[in-house]
Amino acid sequence: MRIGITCYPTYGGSGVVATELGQELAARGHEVHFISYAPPIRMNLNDPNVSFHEVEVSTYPLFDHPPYTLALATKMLEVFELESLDLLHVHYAIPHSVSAMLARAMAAPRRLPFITTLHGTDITLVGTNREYLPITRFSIEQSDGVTAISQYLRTQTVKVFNIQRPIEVIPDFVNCDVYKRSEDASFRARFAPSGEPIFMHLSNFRPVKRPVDTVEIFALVRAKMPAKLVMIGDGPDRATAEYLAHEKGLREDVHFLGKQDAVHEKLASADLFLLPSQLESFGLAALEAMACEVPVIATNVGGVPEVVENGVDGYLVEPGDVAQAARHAIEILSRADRGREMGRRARAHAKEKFSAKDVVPLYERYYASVIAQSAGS
Ligand code: GMT
Repeated sequence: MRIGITCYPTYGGSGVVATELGQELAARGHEVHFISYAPPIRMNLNDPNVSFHEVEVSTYPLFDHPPYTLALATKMLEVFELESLDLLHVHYAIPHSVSAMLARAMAAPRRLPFITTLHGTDITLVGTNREYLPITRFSIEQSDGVTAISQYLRTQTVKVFNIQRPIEVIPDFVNCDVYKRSEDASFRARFAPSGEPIFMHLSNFRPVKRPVDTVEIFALVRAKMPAKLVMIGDGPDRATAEYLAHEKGLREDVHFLGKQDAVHEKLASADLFLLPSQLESFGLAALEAMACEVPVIATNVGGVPEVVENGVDGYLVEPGDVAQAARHAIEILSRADRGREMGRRARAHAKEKFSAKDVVPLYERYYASVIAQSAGS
């Protein structure tokens, strides 16, 4: 198949899933064309089946807000015509599905079906904003296919938008051949030279991720035992989290690495992963940690319980309950095996339910059914 994929190329789960999906599809022989304003961060341009088409948005004195949505629609049409795309797959509803809708209309009577994958905040935050709700609903209804990354997100979408059409649940996935345990001695020597357990957090540091709670949890643990915290990613709440670490006298113990490539290499050396989000439709970062045999302490919100089984892969706590999260962390790390067995169960669970080799074929089958349906309509 020839597939056009549009996503946010920046740091964020939806862009990561879109890119990993594109890479996996390319490895399975499909031709994948990423269409966005910048190359997605995890994209491998060395793959002959992958190409990137940049959307350029020209400015004009009248444009206070250059119309990216229109430039994207035009680029989608151009790529469809040049590359004979069979399908567009857009990740994150706003504004990508609106652009795809326009591209499909411009392509007619030729067929350019599009699938929208809902990731979370496009429904739970942005989509519920009154300014975007009607157009989000309309673009979901108009899509040739719609997928959601968890049962929770499907239920929310139906409820919030009163959606009548079917929505397929295809979960986030992880490549378990890439995300696996492989402790890096130099990473340990750098961040935990005396063998301290390494806590890790990975996110885009937006308020919904509550990175400040990560530091709070760590501070409570650190008061009881030696430990180190590695914070990966960047975003609006990073400065507050860094300030808190400084205030608590933890500058030597908390390391902010900013945006990183090859996060699997870092996760593979962690002992415990913290994801204290206010809301999470799936929690891809938690799944990636699990695949690396890292137990997870996360919040009991949204789709997270579909991913992390409480007491098995780690623990779930209520948002903001940093004390309970710290108690669980101390309990895991005080075990004779420092949580290794729990980590192994987490990986087994990740492999069994969310392995790329099982989930990517679900997308392939869904693509084929949407293309066939569009051809028949
Ligand atoms: O909110 C984010 O962290 C980014 C957002 C995105 O769309 O880029 O992430 C959402 O999509 C991820 C990939 O499907 C999910 O794993 C995250 O749970 C989801 N985030 C939220 O629902 C807050």
